[in-house]
Amino acid sequence: MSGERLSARTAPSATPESVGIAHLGLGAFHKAHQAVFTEDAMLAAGDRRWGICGVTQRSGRAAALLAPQDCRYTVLERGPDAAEPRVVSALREVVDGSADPAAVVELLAREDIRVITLTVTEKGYRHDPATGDLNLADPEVLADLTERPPRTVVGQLVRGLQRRAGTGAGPVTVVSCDNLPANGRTLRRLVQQFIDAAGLAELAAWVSEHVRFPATMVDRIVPATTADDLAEVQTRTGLRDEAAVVAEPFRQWVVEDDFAAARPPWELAGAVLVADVEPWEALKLRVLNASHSMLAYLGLACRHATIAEAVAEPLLAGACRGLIGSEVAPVLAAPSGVDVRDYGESVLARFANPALRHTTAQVAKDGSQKLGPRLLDTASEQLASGGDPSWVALGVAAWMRHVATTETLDDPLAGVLRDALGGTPADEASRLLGVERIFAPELARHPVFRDSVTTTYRQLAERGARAVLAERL
Ligand code: CS2
Repeated sequence: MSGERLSARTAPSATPESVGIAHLGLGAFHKAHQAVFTEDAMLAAGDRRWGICGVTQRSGRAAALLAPQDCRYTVLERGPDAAEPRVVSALREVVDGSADPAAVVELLAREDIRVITLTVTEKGYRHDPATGDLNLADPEVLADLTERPPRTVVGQLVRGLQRRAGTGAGPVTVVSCDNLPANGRTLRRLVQQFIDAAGLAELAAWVSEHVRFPATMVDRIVPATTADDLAEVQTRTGLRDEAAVVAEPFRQWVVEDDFAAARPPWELAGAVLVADVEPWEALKLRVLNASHSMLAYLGLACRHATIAEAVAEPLLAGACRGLIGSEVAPVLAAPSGVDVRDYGESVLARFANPALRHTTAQVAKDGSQKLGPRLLDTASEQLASGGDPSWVALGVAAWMRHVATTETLDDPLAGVLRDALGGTPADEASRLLGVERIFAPELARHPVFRDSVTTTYRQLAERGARAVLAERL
């Protein structure tokens, strides 16, 4: 692409005066979610001290694209009928954590950093979804327990906090913005487990006193940016922007009001601060993300390239409604005043937005990390109350078919999953259910669930997803 590039010169909005937030995981989601809330909060308060320093974790690409643009980028908001570009300038600095991991530790220990936010995806926590424990057999975690500059997220946090404790940089709040149940408590526990494994008893006491880990529910659909998106941004704005992102108009942020130090006034930008976020997180994970995963796996089986195409097929939307109405709603402790089925309908309407082009392949990624919070928790609660979670079983079986039929599976447990394949469909289902890092043994052994998953897996293999759905609905 040629043409003038977006930068501080071409974008009128002011750069934040200083940095107050360090963000780990500078991807599209952060750029279209927390950065936008932070920018709006700064604008509403007339206080531009909450600039963000973003850290890229796995490659320096995002940092390299943002640097020549003075960290500015466009968010192209795509509604079903109209698209609206806006330039965001909340980001003030970028650090390439892949090239310079020591710089991440230094950043987290800076006195001006009062809040550390994270969007590192489920697998970035390097924990076992079934137990919530840090994976101490992970070679990168083991390496971070030595004195090298840390490369895992939990290692970076612990070493950063250790440096903070040493330099007296003061209290800080760590805000997980990933799709994990009880994400604050989960991260707090992983940090503690790393501290224990590293034998840092004094640090444990310092963290208890000076650090908070509030839970959050974050929501905005932000598909991976494509070359077509960048071209459209240029057409609409007249400026070349290599770091643009595309998002739906909707955005929501529910944050537990538990901070160790100052924070941006995010409530001025529409975030909701509450005492207990867990009902909101459970609602979103078990309705929105669960339906997303169902549509991804069933959609791929039915050759739908995007979530919008998948949800437009009545059989697939019907599967989501079956899951939400018959299995999630009866057991979910939803936030007061929220009707789970109505919420489900609003989610399906968002998925139907044809302008987003969110691919089924993208949502299908990392299934081993997503099944637990999205589907299996509902299954366990249904079984405990004597139910038969057959829609969850369909989602799990559809994921298994995806594992069995995808040549290059994009999943941190791809090797383990591939080893479980072979033999009859019943053998495969049984071996996949035996992967204890995904399925807790009590669930995998439960006769109702086991039978339902195994039967559905065989039916999907023999008759295909459409025939199975047509029979159920
Ligand atoms: C999606 C989420 O990729 C996925 O697994 O389910 O990224 C989803 O788009 C967001 O959580 C929406 O807030």
